[in-house]
Amino acid sequence: MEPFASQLDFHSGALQPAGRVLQRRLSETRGIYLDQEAVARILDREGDRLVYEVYPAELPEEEGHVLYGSTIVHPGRVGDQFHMTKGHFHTRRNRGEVYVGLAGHGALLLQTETGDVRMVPMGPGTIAYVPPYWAHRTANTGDDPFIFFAAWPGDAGHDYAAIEQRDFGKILVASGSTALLVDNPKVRDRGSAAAG
Ligand code: PAN
Ligand code: ZN
Repeated sequence: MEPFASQLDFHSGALQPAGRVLQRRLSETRGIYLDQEAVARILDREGDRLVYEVYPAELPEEEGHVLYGSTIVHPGRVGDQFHMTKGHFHTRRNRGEVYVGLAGHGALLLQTETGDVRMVPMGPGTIAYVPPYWAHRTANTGDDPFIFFAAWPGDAGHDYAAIEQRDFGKILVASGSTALLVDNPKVRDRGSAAAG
């Protein structure tokens, strides 16, 4: 393969050239939010809102390559939760990733297979390291688009099912103008139901 360069617009988050741009709307990510009445209300009143977009570089998904792309999480809330990405483990769990904040403000949530959760606040210039074995999800905690760049190993793969089944043990909720990290009641209830 020949060396090449792409251009990332820090203002819009668009990457050029890019592979197939992914647009995630509320209807297809509705399951990640707790307040399903709020989801229904938004869909009913304003239609299917664009929540986030991913511009991937077009590269072979193979060992040895480094994949990269930009993500734009649009500002907004669903109930008292911030707009966020679905979140995933890498299929090959021992593959890490680097996130670089470019514009806006957000938070990176990370979780191990055993349910340990961490939160890393992100803004322009923040370089967040996603170690191997940590699932990751981002949320826009500000009022402007939250834009970041990510680079990950070509053979990492994306496993969404594990997070769909288990969810993150903590959620980010809006409290006035700040973001609070609190226990996810869905996971807590499931935990106590299993224990009892
Ligand atoms: C990122 C994410 C991107 C969208 O490029 O794929 O931010 O999030 P979801 O994939 O969880 O919908 C990354 O972590 N790549 O590995
Ligand atoms: Zn990833």
